[in-house]
Amino acid sequence: MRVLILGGDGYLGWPTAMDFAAAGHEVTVADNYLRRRIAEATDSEALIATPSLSQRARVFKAVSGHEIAVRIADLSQAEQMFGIVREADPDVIVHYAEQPSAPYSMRGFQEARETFRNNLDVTFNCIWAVKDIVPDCHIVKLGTMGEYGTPNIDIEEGWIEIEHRGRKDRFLFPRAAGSLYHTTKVLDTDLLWFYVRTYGLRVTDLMQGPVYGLSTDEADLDPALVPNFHYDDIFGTVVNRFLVQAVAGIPLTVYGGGGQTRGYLNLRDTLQCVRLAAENPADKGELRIFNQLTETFTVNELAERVKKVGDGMELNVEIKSIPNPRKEMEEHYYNPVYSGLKELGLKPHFMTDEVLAGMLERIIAHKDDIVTDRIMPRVRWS
Ligand code: USQ
Repeated sequence: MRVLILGGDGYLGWPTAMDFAAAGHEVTVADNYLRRRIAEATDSEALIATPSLSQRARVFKAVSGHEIAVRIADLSQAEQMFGIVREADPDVIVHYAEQPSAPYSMRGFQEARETFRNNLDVTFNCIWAVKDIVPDCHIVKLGTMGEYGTPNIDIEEGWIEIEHRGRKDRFLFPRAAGSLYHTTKVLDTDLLWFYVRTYGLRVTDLMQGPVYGLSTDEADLDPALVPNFHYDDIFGTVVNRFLVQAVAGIPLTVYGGGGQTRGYLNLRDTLQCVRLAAENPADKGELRIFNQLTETFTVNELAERVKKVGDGMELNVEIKSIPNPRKEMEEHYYNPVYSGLKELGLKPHFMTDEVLAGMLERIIAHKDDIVTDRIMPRVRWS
């Protein structure tokens, strides 16, 4: 397939590009380095420096023989999106090109405005480029489990059948996001659903939980190919943060009570899920939604697991609850359905002690590069 990856410089975008290329697909990546600019502006750079996309593509070609075409462009500008879609003529577009940090989106007016504008404009331009230029192209869009919030009922895969006053219909599952960033993903889903039902686009919307990991088959081929691994309060997700804190000798930052439950997955499984979705496309006129996670944990359970493995490596890990900078439930029911991707063939890589120990070893090699000022939360929801 011809695969166009929007947001190809990201934590997920770059490893996804290598994965598709290694599987024999023809890959183009596009990015405007928005995350790199925000990371620099907020002193939130990744633990391991990552070369530019063109440099990474050159290294990848040298070690694997596979090409990745690179386009630096601002996809929130319609003519840039249209030009790239025309040139790449994709069978599938993987859309990751969004500002992905919940804390950044809650930092102030400018950051909220930038998140809102970028995320909605890229999705809107992507929809129109597909509708007008490549109407059969399948859009695989990265959504988030955070779209649903933490309802007191089981979370279905995107859709729910409701019986009301004796009549039944099927609706998008109710959404109640906990940050402006997560809310842009809710709005993306609504926008996609409108264009799917009106113009017959084919779309898969992946509701993903927090991802952890820094190893994939291709990323491990050369140090320059490592995904951008964040541990700061802006871009770092909780598992990656806890592992870096364990190495730095900082007590693990459990926000509030620590009973917050989320659905996690290994970076390797993000790649599997996205490729499975792409290779088994949605039908025309279908908005297909999968919940993309492989296991659920509370924050306290995660902290205990990191402590156990870290202590086994003589890191003497401490855990310390700090005031929660977010507005979220700290004790709640959480029972999402996540069978669709397994039915397509997903073989999960679970968060075993070996996986955590392997990550700790990689981080220990970069211990001197950890900037401890980046760890405590600098953004509050209120
Ligand atoms: N948390 C802590 N301590 C920390 C960091 C986080 O207790 O040091 C808690 C948070 O309060 C939250 C949970 O861990 O309850 C997850 O937080 P996170 O920062 O790992 O994830 P989040 O901000 O929700 O966002 C991340 C990605 C986002 C993706 C989302 C999936 O940044 O792009 O959409 O995970 S989900 O969380 O399911 O919405």
